[in-house]
Amino acid sequence: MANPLYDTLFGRHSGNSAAFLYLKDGSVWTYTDYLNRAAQIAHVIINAGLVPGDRVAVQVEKSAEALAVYAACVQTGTIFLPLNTAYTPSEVSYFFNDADAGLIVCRDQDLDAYSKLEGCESRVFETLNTDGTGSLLDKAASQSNEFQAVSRDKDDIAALLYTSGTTGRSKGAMLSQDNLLSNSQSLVEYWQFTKKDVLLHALPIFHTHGLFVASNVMLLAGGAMIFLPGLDMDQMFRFMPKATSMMGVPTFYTRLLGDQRLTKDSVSHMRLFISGSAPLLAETHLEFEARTGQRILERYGMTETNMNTSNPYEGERRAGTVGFALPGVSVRVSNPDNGKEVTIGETGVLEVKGRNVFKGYWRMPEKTAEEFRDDGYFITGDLATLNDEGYVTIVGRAKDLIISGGYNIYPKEIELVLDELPGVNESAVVGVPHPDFGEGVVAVLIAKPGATLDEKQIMAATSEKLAKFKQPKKIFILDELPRNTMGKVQKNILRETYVGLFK
Ligand code: MLC
Ligand code: AMP
Repeated sequence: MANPLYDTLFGRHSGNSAAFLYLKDGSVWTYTDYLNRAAQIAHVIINAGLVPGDRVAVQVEKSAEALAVYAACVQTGTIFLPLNTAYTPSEVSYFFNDADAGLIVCRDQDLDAYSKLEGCESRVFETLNTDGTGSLLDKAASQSNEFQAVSRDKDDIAALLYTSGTTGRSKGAMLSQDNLLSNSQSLVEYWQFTKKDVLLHALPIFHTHGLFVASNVMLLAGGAMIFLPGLDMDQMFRFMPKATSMMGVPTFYTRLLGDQRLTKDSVSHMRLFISGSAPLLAETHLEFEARTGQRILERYGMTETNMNTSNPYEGERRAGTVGFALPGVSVRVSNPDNGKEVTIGETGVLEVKGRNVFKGYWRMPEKTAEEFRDDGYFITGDLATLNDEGYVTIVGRAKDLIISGGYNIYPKEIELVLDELPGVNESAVVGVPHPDFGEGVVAVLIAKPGATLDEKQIMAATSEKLAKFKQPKKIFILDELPRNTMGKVQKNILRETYVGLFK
């Protein structure tokens, strides 16, 4: 009976009494504590009637227990479906139903509303709160801390991660055991992680970065993580002396730079700083080096593919680039219109192929087919150049996407919400430079003839439907949208108009 992902990341730590998670209250979970708790939760999942392949949707705050739910899913062969804690009931209801979740783990505060959501009335719910209370652990407490991992094939789906799309409808990216395993193996080696490493972990664990990059890498390396609930600078500097490494989105680095406590001395013991999920400005890279003597290692990936490229550990970490294709990953740059490979240095759409690339979108075979070339390359939608040394530079996006503080926001999704509001004739949403989040969301609205739009009311209305991070930071009400001769909204003009808004 084999379960490659469980055996390699989790099961091999059986009996390991080394520290795995350092928590902010000073408590420590060993690998054994972690595996015991995961096994107990695995029993609860099976007792709820789930069978391998069923989906477990999880929307809870970051905690050691929450990470144990991930292990329990792998152990039971169920599909882990983590959800951003900022999502509103109307957002999660789509995920619960689209994935047909067999079990939903949520916070007590949401239970009442979620169990009344359309299509969710007869779903099974358990709760898990930040302080470890809730029905999930109440039930787990009486279970055995041993659980025989269910047999799985390397191509079986281990996780379903939803990503929004240019149509506004989210798609569930199906990630197999081998997608996750092969990528963590590459990364441990490429970044030279060992059991001596302690990773300062302040990222959320419902996305690829904090979950599969950070946590899988540390599980495989056998190291430890300082597991912080969020990005709080006092805690970052309090725990930094214990860490050897850190992973963050670019906002982590701009906020560290904005803090006087960031000095050469405060990070001189650190082995590695890694950045990803959004473009790291070359100026941030250079300023960080000037201040600390540390060169940030930037890498590039996405939900559908895990990590594709990385700057080297030993060689030159080149500011403004995302480095080389990782071992086992093939990259090429193609003309977006005809798929023909462009010449070195020319801009095109980046395509990737390898064991890291996902198995397709959940129950969307046509959408999946659209995103792959006939020879199996996945079309990322990122515009890039490749130089003759093999360095990849991301220069833009072919997809209409905003990345704010490392979170993807699809303008279409926001425009659909805005267009439905009373008095709104049409809308356009763009991202413009933001000093903290990289890009900030700006919405431009056009009123229906005779209607008057109120900015405050619009903001309030969007908050019911959209997670906070997606809501426009600023709204403008105009008489008309700039359009080209074909009638298409010229978002580039809006971006130029508001370029200095947040500076
Ligand atoms: C919070 N807010 C955001 C925001 N995060 N607004 C826009 N974009 C964001 N990312 C809102 C808050 O609700 C709040 O609203 C206000 O902005 C200020 O909040 P804050 O307290 O300053 O935010 P904070 O909690 O500190 O969070 C910022 C952050 C966080 C950058 C630490 O967003 C974060 O952890 N981002 C990481 C995302 C991530 O893991 N991405 C990986 C995706 S995987 P108000 O109005 O109440 O003040 C992927 C693949 C890959 O992309 O390659 O890795
Ligand atoms: P997600 O769908 O949340 O996984 O986001 C993936 C997207 O984040 C990619 O398609 C890129 O547009 C972007 N991204 C990730 N890492 C980087 C990086 N280092 N530089 C530029 N963009 C990045």
